[in-house]
Amino acid sequence: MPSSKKDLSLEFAGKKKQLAIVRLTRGAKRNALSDGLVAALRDTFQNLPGTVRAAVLTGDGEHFCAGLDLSELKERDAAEGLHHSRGWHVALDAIQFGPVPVVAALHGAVVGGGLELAASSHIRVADATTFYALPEGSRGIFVGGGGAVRIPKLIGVARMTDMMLTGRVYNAEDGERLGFAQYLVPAGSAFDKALELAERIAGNAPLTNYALMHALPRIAEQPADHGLMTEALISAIAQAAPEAKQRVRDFLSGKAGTKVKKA
Ligand code: 1HE
Repeated sequence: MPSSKKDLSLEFAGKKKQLAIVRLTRGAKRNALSDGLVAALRDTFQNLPGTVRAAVLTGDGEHFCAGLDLSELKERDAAEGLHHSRGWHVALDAIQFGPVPVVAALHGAVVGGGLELAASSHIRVADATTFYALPEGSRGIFVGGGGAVRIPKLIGVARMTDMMLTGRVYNAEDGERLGFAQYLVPAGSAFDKALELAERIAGNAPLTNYALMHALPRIAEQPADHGLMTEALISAIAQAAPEAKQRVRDFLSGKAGTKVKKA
């Protein structure tokens, strides 16, 4: 599927252009995810320049994302539906298991495939206008963008089942309490907060960020004794990196300025 470049923009910010800002620019259609836009997400996250250390994912207009572009759903048969869903999996895996942590800045509707997209990021910052829903149930369809795997990890199977069976909508406050978002901020400030967090993340040792993105979710799925072994291996690799040694030396000599402060 060729990517629809006009529906997505990529900009860079921060020192040495370490931050990528990926923006859905299809506000007139509430950033509904057409096949071309899903392909653009895939291509963008698969090809981030090596200078990038963290990314922010945001959407133009009143809403983060209205989910699947329903106008493209009408004519698909079962085989096409299967390949369509697998295409989303590749694109959203490129976000979750890509080169850098992704902070999603949420506002307005985060619904259907928009929630699946948000769930593929590593940190979600929601402003007070955010609401979450899975209208697939009322459209006679099912999640197909990895939501069945990722959303229960955020809010549990029971809540997701309820959302799809009853059309329940969660507001921003409840969403933060339940685990959709890790941060709740005033209306209009999600992007700024996401950028601030991305800057902080970009300052981490790359291997620590890599371990958090690629090892932690897999460790959490492993039986405990396998998980402990994987943890030992990745922690051994991370602590052996010259950057880790330098950071520990800086702390011990009082130079780091990274003492933990009371929240
Ligand atoms: C769309 C879509 C869309 C808006 N596909 N065109 N997702 C849904 O079921 C959610 C459907 N959308 C909505 O419920 C509402 O649009 C919103 C609550 C998100 C926003 O409401 P509002 O009043 O701001 O906008 P609107 O007037 O409804 O929509 C503006 C335009 O965007 C309008 O087109 P226009 O040509 O008449 O201006 C809408 O048709 C269009 N639009 N949402 C196509 N989703 C991998 S499987 C994932 C499965 C799913 O995601 S299912 C859930 C799909």
